[in-house]
Amino acid sequence: MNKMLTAAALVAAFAALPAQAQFAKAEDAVAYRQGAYRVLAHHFGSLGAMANDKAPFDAARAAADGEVLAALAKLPAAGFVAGAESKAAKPAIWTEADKFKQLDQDLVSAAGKLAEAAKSGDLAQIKAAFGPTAKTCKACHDEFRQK
Ligand code: ASC
Repeated sequence: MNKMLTAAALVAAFAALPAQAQFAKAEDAVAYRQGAYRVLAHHFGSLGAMANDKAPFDAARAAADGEVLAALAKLPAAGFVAGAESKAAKPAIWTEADKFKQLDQDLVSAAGKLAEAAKSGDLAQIKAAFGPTAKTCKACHDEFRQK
């Protein structure tokens, strides 16, 4: 019972995280979103290696990668608070916020589908869901990330 309560509390806390992200300083918001993107990219890369036959398929690892990816995809948006500019973030993120939010939502949606595919244990499904997710990364980078 205790264990179940703990798990339920953790899930509730995780689900609430994005909305609750608060930052004392703009640089904390930058570090938060960059950290989320970095860890997300690690797990996306792991799935990509399997999807592209560059690493042996490990169904358990793929499922875990998908779960982390889908959860982390929901986080960075909260880090783009007003005044939290960075070298990589184009000002258009704030001046074209609706467009940015749409591309962010596209990532969240695609990552959710990739996670579902990864949970299936079927590499063919992962292959099918990987490309569309990568496209959402690229679409946002093309528009809103500067080198
Ligand atoms: C990655 C990664 C990205 C995306 C992007 C997809 O693995 O780190 O930023 O894929 O290259 O187009």
